[in-house]
Amino acid sequence: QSATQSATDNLSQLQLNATPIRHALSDVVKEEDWSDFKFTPIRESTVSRAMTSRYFKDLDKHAVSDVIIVGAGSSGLVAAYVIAKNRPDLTITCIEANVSPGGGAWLGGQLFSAMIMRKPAHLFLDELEIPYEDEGDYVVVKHAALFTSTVLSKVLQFPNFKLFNATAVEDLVTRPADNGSGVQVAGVVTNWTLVTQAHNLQSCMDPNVIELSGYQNDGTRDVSKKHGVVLSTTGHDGPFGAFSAKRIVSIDNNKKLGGMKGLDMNNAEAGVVKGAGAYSGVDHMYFAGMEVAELEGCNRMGPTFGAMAVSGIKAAEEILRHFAA
Ligand code: AHZ
Repeated sequence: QSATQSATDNLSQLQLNATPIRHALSDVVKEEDWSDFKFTPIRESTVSRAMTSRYFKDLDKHAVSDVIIVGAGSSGLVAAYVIAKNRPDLTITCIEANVSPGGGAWLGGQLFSAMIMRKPAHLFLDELEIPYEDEGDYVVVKHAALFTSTVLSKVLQFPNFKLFNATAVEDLVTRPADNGSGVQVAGVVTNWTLVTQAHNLQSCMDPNVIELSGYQNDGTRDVSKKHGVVLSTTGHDGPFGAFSAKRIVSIDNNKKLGGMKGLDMNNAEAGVVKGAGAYSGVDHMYFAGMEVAELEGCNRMGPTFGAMAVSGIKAAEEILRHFAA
């Protein structure tokens, strides 16, 4: 080592000692000596029980839900935020097929980071205090992951909201409508996503069910209670996308699948917002986000996310009105 190098090392050592590093563990790690560092003790079974007891308690609580949101992409998460914030008394369940919630909203478009939102969707960013650059007619969040992680961090803190990820909705539960004609959705059929993907490898792997609220123990309608709702936000067609839109055409004989049309930002964003909300062919069924484009045959908008936020808000407001009426 050269004399100059050791002089530099000594100097940096001196500066470090002169300015003690402050960190969250300062009371535990004294004078930066990590050699005696220990975690508090634990048994492996304790870890297992800490996770599984909570998960099964949540499954038990959410077996009957007021609001079931299928898909935790940008539109579903925005809707979840609005509903959970306004109605802490409702049991809200979100089923997400992927391990990671957020859908496509971890990137803006292609593999680019920035997320574009056309005004007035920026007002939702203001509500969540998500910073953006104001470009006049539109705003830019510097990374889509900043939007998604912020919405997720808010939604997951609501005590009445539970996200079951790595779980796929495989079917809808339906019953005759209250008014005697037509059909109403009464819950969702779920399975671990890996099981859903492996059905062709096993003779039978039956699913689980989450039921909507509003029924008595014998399965008949409890008319003194509001009927729960399903909000589907599963995005456009793909291995899991457009799930309820595709299923609904078999349930509602009058419906033909619209099929998402080519990209036209101006028409698409307005079209998705207009089409979001209650689906008239099946009672208690709601849609938001890109799934609306598949259901109703709107254009796609590509990498602008304003309609995801606003359609989520619109569907959420309709659901809030349903529970308030
Ligand atoms: O994993 C899916 C994703 O996270 C999930 N999902 C789909 N089918 C499911 C099922 N059970 C459970 N059967 C399911 N989960 O739904 C989520 C959909 O998220 P997304 O980001 O695809 O949809 P979005 O409508 O919220 O946002 C779409 C964003 C797009 S696509 C687009 C274009 O192609 O032009 N432009 C925008 C802004």
